[in-house]
Amino acid sequence: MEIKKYNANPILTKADVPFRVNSIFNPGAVKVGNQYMLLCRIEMPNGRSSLIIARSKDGINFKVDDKPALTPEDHKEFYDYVVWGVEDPRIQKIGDKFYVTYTGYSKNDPLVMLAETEDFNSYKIIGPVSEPSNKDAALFPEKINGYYWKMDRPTLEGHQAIWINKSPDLIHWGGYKFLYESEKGCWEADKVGGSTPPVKTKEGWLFLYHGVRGFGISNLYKIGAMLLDLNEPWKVLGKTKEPILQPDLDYERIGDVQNVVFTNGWIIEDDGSAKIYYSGADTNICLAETTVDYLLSLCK
Ligand code: BMA
Repeated sequence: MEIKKYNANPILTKADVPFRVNSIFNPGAVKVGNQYMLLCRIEMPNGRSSLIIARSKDGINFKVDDKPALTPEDHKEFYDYVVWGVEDPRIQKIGDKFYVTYTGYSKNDPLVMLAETEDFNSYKIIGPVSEPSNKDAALFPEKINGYYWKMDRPTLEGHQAIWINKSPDLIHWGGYKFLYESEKGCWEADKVGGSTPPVKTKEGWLFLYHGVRGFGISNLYKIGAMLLDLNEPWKVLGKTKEPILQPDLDYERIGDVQNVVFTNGWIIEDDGSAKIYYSGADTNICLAETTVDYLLSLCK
């Protein structure tokens, strides 16, 4: 199998949300038992985002909850860091708990927020786990060499790169290391960032990332895959030479931000198939299907 966009995309649009929103997009994804869950970003009519759950039995037909799961107002003591919205969640299961890393947006610039949940009904908001400007953070699913690990994407002086860091308790972070920045003059030349949370494979930690190139008045957002060493996760073992997903179709080209495919959630099934939930043009939610083995073969 190569990579197949589902033929009835998009699988969710704002018409599926039971109240008025501007858009639904960029979901984190998780399978709990037999239930597929997307933690979707909804941009409210005022232009600020909250997160809401959509549920499915088959990974394709989703029903959106009646009310949001996490809003800026839920953040109480951390409200100052999320006043302008909570965005782009990545879900990782570590032990018995689910951890959500997401962007908190405010006049303080974007930064990485962390929350934990056991059931997606109630959330404990741990708070910011980076300084600004930083986004696109994802946790690794298990400790490596005795530490929790996180990748994120700080904004450096005039450029952006993916970095990796570690923590004994998910709260105090350090050991910062550079992970990856694009070469110039290619599809990902202007910006990269982590996309889906890493999964463990026999060959290394596999994750999807996004690459951006500006052309004329538009940025083109495309998706690639990368493989990291299992014991030394700051070492890139391989990556796709070309994007695996790019905006081609009308629902990916036309919307609030044109020419964007963006993902922050995928589900790896027991048989090694992968459901990639991605958004077209920051406006909807779509599905693409592939396998871990195929992605690994592209990273060599
Ligand atoms: C990134 C994030 C995403 C968005 C993408 C394309 O910087 O803000 O939320 O999908 O840009 O606009």
